[in-house]
Amino acid sequence: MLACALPVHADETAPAWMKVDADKRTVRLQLVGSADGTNGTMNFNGYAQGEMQVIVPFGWTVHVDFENKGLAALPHSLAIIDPVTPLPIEDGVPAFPRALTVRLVPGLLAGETDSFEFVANKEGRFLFFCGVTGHGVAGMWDYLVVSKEATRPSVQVTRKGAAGETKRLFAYDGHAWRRLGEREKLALLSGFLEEQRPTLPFAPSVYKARLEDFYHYQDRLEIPLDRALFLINEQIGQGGR
Ligand SMILES: [Cu+2]
Repeated sequence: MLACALPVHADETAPAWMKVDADKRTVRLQLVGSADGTNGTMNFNGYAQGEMQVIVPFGWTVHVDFENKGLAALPHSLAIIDPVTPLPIEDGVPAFPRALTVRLVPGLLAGETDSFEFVANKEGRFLFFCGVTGHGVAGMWDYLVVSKEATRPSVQVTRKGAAGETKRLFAYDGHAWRRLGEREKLALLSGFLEEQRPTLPFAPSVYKARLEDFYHYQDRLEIPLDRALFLINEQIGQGGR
């Protein structure tokens, strides 16, 4: 299934959601939280985990219009933060003054919008980051690059696809799982199970309940989430616990 590793979306060098005013050295970005089902709906414009990279020339003004489309009814927010390791569980310190939406931690509800503007006066790599508890660590982030070499704003996207989704669950273990909220857990599982059908045939709620049991034991906390799911699947298949 090599095709899965290839980008499925066309290159978005100049997407409709980006408006450039070269005279005013201003770029307007329309960023939609939860635009589709990617990454269990925890995405910006359908991209998560750094799949989208927006490049802006140094010194330009960046205007961001954010909307939470609200699929899966999760709240979302947006801040531009430094690419810190580990990522914050929630909140986040804006890398530029006022480069964040209101209610960063509780998030904006479905259909709500907010805007902000800042001057990209620092060179480097930054993150579009959702500050709602657990979302950033679940992959709700993309890249903003401020570059002195760039002459125009542009966008690069890559699709991690199914292989990427699996790799992302690899990155989770019981510790990370426990930090997620109830709805985040379900959203994450739904996205993954969608891709793994029919191998993992049961409902997200079934796997979620089993995972809570599974990670109840300290000695299992280091086991990656995807492996835990397949173990649980075998247990269900055998009718055992
Ligand atoms: Cu979010």
